[in-house]
Amino acid sequence: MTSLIPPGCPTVLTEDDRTGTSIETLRRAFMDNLFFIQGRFPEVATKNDYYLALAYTVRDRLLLRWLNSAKTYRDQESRTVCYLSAEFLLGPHLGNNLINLGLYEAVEEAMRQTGLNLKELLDQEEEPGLGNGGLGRLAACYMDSLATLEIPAIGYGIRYEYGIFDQEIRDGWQVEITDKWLRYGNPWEIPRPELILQVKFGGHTYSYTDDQGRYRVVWEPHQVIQGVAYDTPILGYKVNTANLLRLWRAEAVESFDFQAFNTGDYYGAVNQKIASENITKVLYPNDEQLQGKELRLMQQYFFCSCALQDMIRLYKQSGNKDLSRFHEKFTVQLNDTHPAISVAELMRLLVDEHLMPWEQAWDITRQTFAYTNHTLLPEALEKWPLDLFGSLLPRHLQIIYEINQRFLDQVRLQYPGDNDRLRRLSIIDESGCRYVRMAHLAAVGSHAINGVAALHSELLKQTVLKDFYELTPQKFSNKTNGVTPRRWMVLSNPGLTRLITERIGEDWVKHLDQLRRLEPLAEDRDFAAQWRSVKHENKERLAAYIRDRVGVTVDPHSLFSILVKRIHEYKRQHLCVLNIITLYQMLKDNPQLDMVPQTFIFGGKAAPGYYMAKLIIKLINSVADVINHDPAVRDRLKVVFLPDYNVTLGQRVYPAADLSQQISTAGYEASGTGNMKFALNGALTIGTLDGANVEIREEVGAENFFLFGNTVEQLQELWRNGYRPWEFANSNPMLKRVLDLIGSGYFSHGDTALFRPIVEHLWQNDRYCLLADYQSYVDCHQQVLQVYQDQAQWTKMSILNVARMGKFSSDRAIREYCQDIWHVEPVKIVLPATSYMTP
Ligand code: GL2
Repeated sequence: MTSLIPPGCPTVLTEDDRTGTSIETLRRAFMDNLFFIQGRFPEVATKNDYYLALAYTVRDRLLLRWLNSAKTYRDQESRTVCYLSAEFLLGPHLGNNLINLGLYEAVEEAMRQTGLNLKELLDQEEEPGLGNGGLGRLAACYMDSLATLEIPAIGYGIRYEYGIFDQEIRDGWQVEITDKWLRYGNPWEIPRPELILQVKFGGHTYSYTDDQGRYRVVWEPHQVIQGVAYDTPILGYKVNTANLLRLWRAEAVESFDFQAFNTGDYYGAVNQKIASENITKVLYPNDEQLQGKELRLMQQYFFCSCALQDMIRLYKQSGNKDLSRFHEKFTVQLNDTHPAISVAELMRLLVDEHLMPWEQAWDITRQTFAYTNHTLLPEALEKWPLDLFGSLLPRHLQIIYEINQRFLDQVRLQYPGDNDRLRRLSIIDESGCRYVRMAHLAAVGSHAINGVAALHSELLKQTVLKDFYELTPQKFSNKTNGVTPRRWMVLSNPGLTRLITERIGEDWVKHLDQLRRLEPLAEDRDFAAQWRSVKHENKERLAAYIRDRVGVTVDPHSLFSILVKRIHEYKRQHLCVLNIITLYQMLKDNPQLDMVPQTFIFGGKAAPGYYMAKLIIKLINSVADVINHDPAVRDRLKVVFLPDYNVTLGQRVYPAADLSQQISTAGYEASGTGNMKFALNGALTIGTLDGANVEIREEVGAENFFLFGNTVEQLQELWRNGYRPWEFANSNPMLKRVLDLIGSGYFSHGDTALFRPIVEHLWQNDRYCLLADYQSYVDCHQQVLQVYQDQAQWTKMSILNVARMGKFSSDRAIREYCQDIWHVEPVKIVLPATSYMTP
């Protein structure tokens, strides 16, 4: 391989210096960056200057790997995975990159020698919150695993100027604050102002027959917008692979409409620029709820078009002339339906712009795409009103009609006369107002379809994609989600990482199954004591954070019971509140009751337009206010709502949990990934048979999992017979008392109206079956308290949980995608013997 050394600079260096990783090299590079990039000398440098100088130092080390990866992929024409996702919830880069480079200790020492504290610098980083929750975070974990497994991959998405809002709590209510994550610059990205692609919107189409007799369609757009690439290297763990995350920013083709400008309409001239840039301004903060806004469809098409054009550019760069082997070079995963428009866009590019016959283009398209479904919630299934769709993407609508017609013709052959089936399968929903169904477009245009946990994949086949399953069962598979142990253990829980590594070596970080070797230690009293003390230190740190941030004192000896995730009725944060009020009533009834001291910790954002979710946050804070200040409780019960739950806060929270609350209504949480992060960090789970909880319980053993609640089948039965929540309330004195207490204004300064929407919904409708699961949950929680009193038993269960979590590494998930769907192999990256890095 030719090295990336400019002529005249071939210094042969020692291993550490060659890659710029000796402490002395790091220290000098850091000071250079402070001087030459930040333009500061130490006496006046701020913490942020130091953070940036360090970030640039680390980035240089990434670039060495990244450029070599890019060059290798290009030289070898490597088959590449493209992960298309509207969200990448990366979390802070610096710590993670230090871990993956294997440089954490060296940099810590280099900073110490400079009189700085690495932890303080890490705290300076503003996390890129380019996602809502689990779906966006999964994309980030998968990028980490792809690089770690040395799989050539590109993540394509949107560079939102404002990510998920920052949450403040005022008077118990959520207040949304704009997330200005780019305020101080972003040292991890490299803008590519010369890599610009054009994206069309609106207008009309016309057709003609060209001089070779071919039918051609031309799209005359109303508007053209530019996509500019911003690249972020994604490094694997202790390998030389650094993959590419390429996010697109929208800008105007011309900054000014000069004609308008010349006629004196200065504001009009600037308008177009502003309108164009709006496309990538802000992330829609709705998690699993369709908003149906035009701008959202523009975002989706914008980044998909940029991504596909970029792939074609790369494909042609490697010398290929026609696009007939496009699907051999690229395999594209659609992360939910947000990028589903790609199916029509690739067809348009192949047929209209590259003059490929329809049948061949369709073949390539279907071999290129695979689709992951992430939710069964009906309100999350994307569909676009036909008018809106057609006015924005007139050519794509034609293409979708054509795809649909050919598809339905085939269905007709298989099911003659079954018009109902045709109606159900059609990409166009004609049942009322007409819509384009994005899940159907994704399903028809893909060669593989998967759900994200075993139960979810089964339900997918029985519900939203039932007809597609009957048509093409061979396309369907399950790929249970996973999380990266690098961020969610090594970086966030150094204490436990050290303890585990001391006993079983460090192999488990890349081969999480190796944690099995901890099993015999579950009986080792010395090990158990160390295990407990790591957990206790983590809890002390979280307690200190809670004191600083929320002003509530919590006892690290109490049981930390944690529920952090987006706020949604199906996730049932309010079921946890019902149990807390139950415990509170028990203490009020019997002040001498010997109850395990408990701290309930909540965190999570509500979609700004989701009133019930916001009211649930207010309820949690109101209940916390009363309980935390009631002397009768004598500190045996504390309730805390941590504001602004995000990746950074997750890293503090998971390692400090004793009990993980995974209490969604069975059948609603597609997988969940927080459940995995908690268990991996030694928390025991109280949970329903929902999403990946089912598989976690299978792995860790039923005896090490606190199970409660109705199963999917039992709930189906309940609804079939007519679910009457009021019967559960009327026949359960404690439940009734708890509901009445909330309704009475006890937690709302006598205001009986405030929480009425919650209480009334539970009595009358209770879509998510809280009342049906209440008693089982309360009983199960009492079991938890009993086991917690036996610390030896609890610790043993905790160790066994961790030992058996190997399956839930995102490395396992990515290996499955590689084998079953992508058919892609690792490519080793070797760094050249000489380097730019001067000692
Ligand atoms: C979600 C699911 O709700 C969640 O259960 C799953 O773990 C993730 C990742 O597969 O996807 N679907 C979804 O739309 N969001 C999720 O978190 N936002």
